[in-house]
Amino acid sequence: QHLSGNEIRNIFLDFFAQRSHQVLPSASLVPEDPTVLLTIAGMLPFKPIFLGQRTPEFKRATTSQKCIRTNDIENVGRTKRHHTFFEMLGNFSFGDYFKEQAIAWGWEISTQVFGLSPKNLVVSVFRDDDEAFAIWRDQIGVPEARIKRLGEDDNFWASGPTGPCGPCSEIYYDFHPERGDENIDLEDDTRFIEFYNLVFMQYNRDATGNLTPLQNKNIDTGMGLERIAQILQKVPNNYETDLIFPIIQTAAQIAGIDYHSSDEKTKVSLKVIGDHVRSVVHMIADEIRASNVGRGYVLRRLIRRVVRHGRLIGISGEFTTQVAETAIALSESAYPNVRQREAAIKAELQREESNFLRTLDRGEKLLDEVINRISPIQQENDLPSPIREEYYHPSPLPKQNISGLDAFTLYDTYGFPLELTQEIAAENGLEVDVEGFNAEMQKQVERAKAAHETIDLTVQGSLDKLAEHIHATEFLGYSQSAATAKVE
Ligand code: ALA
Repeated sequence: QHLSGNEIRNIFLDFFAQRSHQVLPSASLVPEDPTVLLTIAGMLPFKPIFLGQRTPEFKRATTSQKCIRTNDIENVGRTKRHHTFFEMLGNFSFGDYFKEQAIAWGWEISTQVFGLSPKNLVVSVFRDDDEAFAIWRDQIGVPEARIKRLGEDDNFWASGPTGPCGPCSEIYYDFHPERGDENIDLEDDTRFIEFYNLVFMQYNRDATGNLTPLQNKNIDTGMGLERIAQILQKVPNNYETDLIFPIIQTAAQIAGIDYHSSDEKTKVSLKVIGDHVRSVVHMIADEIRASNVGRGYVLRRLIRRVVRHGRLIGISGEFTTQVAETAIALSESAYPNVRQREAAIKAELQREESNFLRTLDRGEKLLDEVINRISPIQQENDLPSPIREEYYHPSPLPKQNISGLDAFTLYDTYGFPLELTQEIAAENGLEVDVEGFNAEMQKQVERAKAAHETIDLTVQGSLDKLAEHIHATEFLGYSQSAATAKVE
């Protein structure tokens, strides 16, 4: 019997509790830190401690932190391991233990507690971190061939362009040790998955990129719960772990299909739904509401992607509250606030979904027309034609774009987030003229400003005008004119 996701979480926290770590609850997805929109890592709530701005109550802490990152959203469902929502298990030292102890415990919990065979483990260290290299080799006994030195992209971790950072060392699971130590390429995700990152948090980076040592040497770690669950539950990807799969099954059931016998495209849609539903449930539980700015826009965008992927697998009616129910049931033992906020979660989803569904059909039709208008030219040019090649020297294809105005109309009238239009465009080999889109957005902002000034001048007169305007406008979707959406 494999360990469940809930058991893995508890085992991790217990292991570090027994080693004098204070078990703290997950912080909200809405960070205190103003430099990020959402909580992106387990260390975020501790940033002021690392920076020496807050004195910790405990020298050691351990958490399971709910996190959201949207930088990999295109990969969600397409790879085995990318998510928007995920849980990060972490052990932290605030000026207490450092490299040696973090590595020793990292190895102990991986091998002794979770029972991973050392034959299946490979580690990486930062390029010139000879100290970490030596600890792995001499104290832990990892063969040199299985300790890889990597550069800044992989093995120097920072929570953002500025702030606390440091070299790190990562533990990877090797699904195919039989392929040999000579051929270790940690980028190869058919063979490796990185599941535990140990960060030696010892610098602060300022706006000019300079590193200065922090007051203390700290430890920040992150073990991806979904990833370790994939390994321990022996399933082919994170989505098929017990943390997510029941959501996928609920969606498949509503669509009247079976996950395992579905084609790849359908599986991707089911995985996107499985991932995004967890995000939206926890975001609304943490009091985020859908809107056109900031976090609210991230939420709206995620909900709309869920709805659209539902349609792609053949669901025609409303379904998000049903899949949300499964997500709530799955996580309520670890995060009781999802059940407490159940009514709010379902109401928000219901409203957003029905608003979007009202215009989705017409928006999709418009987009289809736009795509069909563009694509025939491309297909003609793409046709392998020996005659053409012999007699003509066709000039390179003009870049085929969906115009900024079309993308803006889809956004403003039909509620298609720009990224959704881009995604559908990409599925058809097209691009969206983003500059043109932004220009249209700017014009809209100016129009709104002008209208606003009128209202300021003569209140009654402009109210009449406003009423006229409302009747005259074919308003189909949500629209907040001065929408300046900034994501990530
Ligand atoms: N803060 C580190 C990470 O997010 C552990 O990978």
